[in-house]
Amino acid sequence: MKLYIAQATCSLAAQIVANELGLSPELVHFDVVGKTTSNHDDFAEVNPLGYVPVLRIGEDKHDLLTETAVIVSYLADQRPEAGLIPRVGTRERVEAEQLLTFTATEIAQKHIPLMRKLMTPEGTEWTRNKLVAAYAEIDKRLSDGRAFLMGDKPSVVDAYFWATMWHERSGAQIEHLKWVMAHKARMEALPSVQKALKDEADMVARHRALAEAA
Ligand SMILES: N[C@@H](CCC(=O)N[C@@H](CS)C(=O)NCC(=O)O)C(=O)O
Repeated sequence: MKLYIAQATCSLAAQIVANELGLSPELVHFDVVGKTTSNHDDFAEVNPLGYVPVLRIGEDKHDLLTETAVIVSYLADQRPEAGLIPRVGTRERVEAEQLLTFTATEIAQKHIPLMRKLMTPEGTEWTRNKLVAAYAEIDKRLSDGRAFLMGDKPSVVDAYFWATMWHERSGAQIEHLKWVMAHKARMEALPSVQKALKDEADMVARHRALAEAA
């Protein structure tokens, strides 16, 4: 397997899940600004829409998965015994999918135009308010004292939710949400998260060094 990642993006979710499962996909760094990859793959062929994560699961041209929610679910389903995602057909699975979709649409994709400073002042205010409301919902969920979003153990949902905590870059004021902030700290203490951050930093540095040497 080959996992295309970019710096400080939602691809960290896929790395965390792979780490939790003990899987070691080959990591390829995509520079979203320069559009180059660390292994010289043409990213326009990998994903014509130009975004990560992308997971290559085979050699055929169709063996490329996109969409973070799908990639983390696919990975977790490879090792169901690890308990990173509930089994298909259960009420818990639907709940996990609901939270993954919520993270994709109400959180990740709301942050992006703010981070890129693409919005009018009215659009900025509306989107920031939407984000704060979405985080408040998650805060409410965590307020029963559960350690992670699906219960006592980390799941794909935690990985994705944590990987899109871009509030500092998008200006969404959520620091008062104490359950969300405690969850963030708990995630950052996990070895799978620390390894993901280190592997990403190493890949970025290697890619930069290659670009400078060229
Ligand atoms: N629909 C995709 C969107 C992924 C996405 O927005 N990726 C960002 C990083 S988090 C990216 O690669 N952006 C680069 C670009 O769009 O140019 C998903 O849910 O995975």
